[in-house]
Amino acid sequence: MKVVALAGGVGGAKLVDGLAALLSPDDFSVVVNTGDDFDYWGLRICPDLDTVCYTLGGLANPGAGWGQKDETWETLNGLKSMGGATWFKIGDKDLLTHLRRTELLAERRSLSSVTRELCSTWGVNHLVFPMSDDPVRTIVHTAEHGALDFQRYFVQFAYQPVVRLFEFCGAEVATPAPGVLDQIGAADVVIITPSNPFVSIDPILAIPGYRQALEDKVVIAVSPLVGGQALKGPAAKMFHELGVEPSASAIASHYRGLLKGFIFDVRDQTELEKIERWRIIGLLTNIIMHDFQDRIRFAHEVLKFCESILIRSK
Ligand code: FO1
Repeated sequence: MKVVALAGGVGGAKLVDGLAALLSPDDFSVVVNTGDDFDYWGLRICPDLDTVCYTLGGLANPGAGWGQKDETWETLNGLKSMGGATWFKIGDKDLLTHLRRTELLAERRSLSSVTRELCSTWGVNHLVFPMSDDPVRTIVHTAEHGALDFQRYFVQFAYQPVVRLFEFCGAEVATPAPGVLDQIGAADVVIITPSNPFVSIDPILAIPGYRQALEDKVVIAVSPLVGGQALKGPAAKMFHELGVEPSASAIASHYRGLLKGFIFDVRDQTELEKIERWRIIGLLTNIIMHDFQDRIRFAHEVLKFCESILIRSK
């Protein structure tokens, strides 16, 4: 079975890690949100790409999920003592990634080509695509501070401002990264990982070409919410602020029209009937992944579910 995953940062990376352990590089590739990318310390930072790649390369910080394990903070502390910006925490090991990426981009290399090169230095064998080589920037329109760049909203303001609207600047003229649409075309299944629908998956879907490519595909999504709470980050808070009760069915409804299948937590069992009324096949299971064994166990279940949907849709 050939699979493509759409992913944001930490939540998506866990499932991607499990799937990569079960599927060969010929059968599995990942498309990652780059709407969170920004420039800081004069360097290009691509947080979600790095989170997915560090996770696949076994380099990720297991506590935070982002950044590298066994990190040191000499540069950050030094910059702090010189009055530099330190609201976004870049460790010394992580810094090497941003230095090398910025250097290669300055040589007019594309982000997808630079990502391939970085992946090969980290021993990541599966293909990891940025959603686009073109700049797309997520802007969060808030009640208190107006329009905020994503990282200022997320990290500097700790996602406290009340969200009114999301904007994906540049998406309308961006194109999918080279090779991505071929991967989707050849895939049996596309999996929307348990990432934030508003700021991780919607930026990908906002780029012309993706929705059309998914129309004829078996697409399944995994909920990032359990019992109306986000496993990590502000997804539930965002639903509230946009006037929607956060729930598994709210996620399924967000992707309605795209989905053949939806995987959500056993604790949300009461929502199955509603979801199946929309002709989406539901799978109830334990979706929480604490450790690597959980990632493998869950990825197995996801793939079995995909196979059953493929058989039913033949
Ligand atoms: N998230 C934080 O909450 N605080 C940070 O200081 C921070 C630094 C950071 C550095 C590199 C990196 O790749 C990610 C980093 N993140 C940090 C996570 C990141 O900003 C968000 O989790 C994603 O953009 C949302 O998916």
